[in-house]
Amino acid sequence: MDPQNQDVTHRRSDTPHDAKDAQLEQYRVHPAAKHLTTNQGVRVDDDDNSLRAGVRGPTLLEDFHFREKITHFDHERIPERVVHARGAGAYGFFEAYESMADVTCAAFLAEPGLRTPVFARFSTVAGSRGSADTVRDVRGFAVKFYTGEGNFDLVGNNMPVFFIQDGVKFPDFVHAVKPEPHNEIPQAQSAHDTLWDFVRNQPETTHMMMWLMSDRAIPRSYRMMQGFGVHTFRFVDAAGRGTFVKFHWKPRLGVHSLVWDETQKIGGLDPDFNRRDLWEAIDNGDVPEWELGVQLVAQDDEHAFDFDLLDATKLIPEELVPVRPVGRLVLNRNPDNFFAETEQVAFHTAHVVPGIDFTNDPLLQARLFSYLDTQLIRLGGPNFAQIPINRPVADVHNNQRDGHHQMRLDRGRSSYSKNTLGRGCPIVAGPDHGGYEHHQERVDGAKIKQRSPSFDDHFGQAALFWHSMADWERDHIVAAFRFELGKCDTHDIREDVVALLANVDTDLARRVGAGLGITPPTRTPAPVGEPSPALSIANNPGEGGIHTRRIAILAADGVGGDHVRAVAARLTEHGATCEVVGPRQGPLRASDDEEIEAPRSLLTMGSPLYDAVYVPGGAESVQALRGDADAREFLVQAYRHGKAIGATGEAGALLEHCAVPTDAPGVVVDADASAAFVDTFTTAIAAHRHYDRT
Ligand code: HDE
Repeated sequence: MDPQNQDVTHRRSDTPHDAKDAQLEQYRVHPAAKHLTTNQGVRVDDDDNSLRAGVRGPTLLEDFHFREKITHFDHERIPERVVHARGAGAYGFFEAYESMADVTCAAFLAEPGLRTPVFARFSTVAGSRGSADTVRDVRGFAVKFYTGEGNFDLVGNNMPVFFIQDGVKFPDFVHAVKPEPHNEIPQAQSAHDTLWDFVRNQPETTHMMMWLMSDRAIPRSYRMMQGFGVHTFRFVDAAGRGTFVKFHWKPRLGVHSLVWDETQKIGGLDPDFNRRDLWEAIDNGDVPEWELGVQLVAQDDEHAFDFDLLDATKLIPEELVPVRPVGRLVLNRNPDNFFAETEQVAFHTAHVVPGIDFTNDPLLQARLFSYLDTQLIRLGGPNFAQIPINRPVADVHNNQRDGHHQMRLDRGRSSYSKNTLGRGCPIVAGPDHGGYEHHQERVDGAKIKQRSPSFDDHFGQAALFWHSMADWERDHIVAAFRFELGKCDTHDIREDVVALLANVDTDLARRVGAGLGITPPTRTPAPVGEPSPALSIANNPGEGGIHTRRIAILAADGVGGDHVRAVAARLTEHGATCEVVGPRQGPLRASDDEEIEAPRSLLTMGSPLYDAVYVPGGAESVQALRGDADAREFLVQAYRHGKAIGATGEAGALLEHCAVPTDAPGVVVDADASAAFVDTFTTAIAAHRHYDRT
């Protein structure tokens, strides 16, 4: 074979977007009516009884089926991720809007309409695999692009900055936020002494702590959160010219969050709230979508900002450098097997393709080491790239051999380069043949363990964040600080953190301190500059309306069937999901003697699991709900959590009975289930939450 005749010249951008799915098909094992066998393919005669000496005798070692089954079971677990252990994933595609050849030679960004298969995994950071979804935490937002030029992993978060500036502090930060080592308490919580002890000693955390205390840390849905690459990366064009780039994911449905009290309750009602939401949305065909955007900074402008582009505790305000949309991400297929796909997927910041390169951000540099290292222990050796979820759709040829769980049957004698016996194969590819060429950057300086003074300002952008928030967002941030610090047992930790906040804003420190009985010291807070409206959730409502919102219809026997049917039909038309919740599951008798199915009961559901509540009329039904403590609690909580509440006919009186003000924002009451009622109710639901309630 002549290597010169191999297909090595094309740009390999033409991978069909379902190529990954086609590749996975060979691995899928479909359930079928077949005989049970051992792993050696021997048919098993009895799977209920082990082989024993006499019916009451000891089990015999020679029962190879029993031993193989138990042994395999004993080895079912692999180490969970040190961080981001709990997650949910889905497949889909990325579609480029236009050619980005002006800044990058990445082939998957080269042509408008080009689709690349992807797998995305969303996660919490601190909790272990079995922890609840709705805890206060950063969310991981990792996307693996199976491009024709190899895999590109964009391993980001739902917040644009990070806790620390240098990767050498990462183990310290993670030890501090994880359960405390002596008693392994608390699980998946930042509200404890060690985290806040770390914070008070590491002021660079301040900006990120503002994000963590904001509603960004309690997303309503993975489908409703932004994603960020965090670091400044580098695009490189075909001529080798570099451009700094920050990556942004913007959800079509907008950015929406839960309220804190609600997250606490969901943790018990449905600890899988976020992963269930993602799964069900995709299952129902309500495919989530994000837009990928980039902030571009010319290399000559590296020092044009009053912060350092290499400092991961800083963001570039969108008002300063706009986000250029480059494509869309659509997640449209759930995995077949959680362990094989979502658990075994191995992301790595160093999985880049030609056209995408790194910068000297010391946090990013540390990650370039960590992710490969962590896969070796988690996935048991160097062949993890051969696991189906991790396999590129691009061809893989190299001289790497052997190792645990080697799946390839590499043929031939020569597994070294350069060789002549193997006719020189595989051959290296120059840039003209799609070879990855590292961007050339001049670097000089003394070897030194020291931060650049340009990383010194720890409070300026924390203040920018605070001053860019809506009033209700600030209220939530203050409440979150009070909660978290209130859970710290050590008094001087609380004092020191309040003092730290005095560097950000006097009012913030005063308000947090007021809830803790602490008077902040006098400090000169960071100067108040221009706010960045893009940072506020209030300015990211999205295009969704009430699409995929979950609405509970509270009903009992005697409910006005016409009300239920009319309202549910209209809300469903707008893309919402309506679910009747009754005192018991099963059919309810409506006032017109028709049956209304209640798939859920007040026993298993609570209002925190819904976005809005509708109570239809029907005197008998309303009377029953009035006497039901769970039903009253349902309404009171929905009101307290700022949700839209609709009531028609006799149900208006039920709201009053529950002390839900019928003239409050987002509470819609009407005598009839009229079109006008549904329109007003729909608008109230679309607003997501009514934080302006007193
Ligand atoms: Fe990670 N991080 N990280 N991280 N990270 C991991 O890799 C690490 C950081 C992020 O869904 C680990 O495969 C270091 C920033 C996500 O599988 C580990 C540092 C950002 C995920 C690791 C950081 C992230 C991880 C654990 C500081 C946002 C989950 C298991 C230098 C931009 C990916 C694994 C998934 C996972 C190390 C900081 C995001 C241990 C050393 C900043 C989304 O390698």
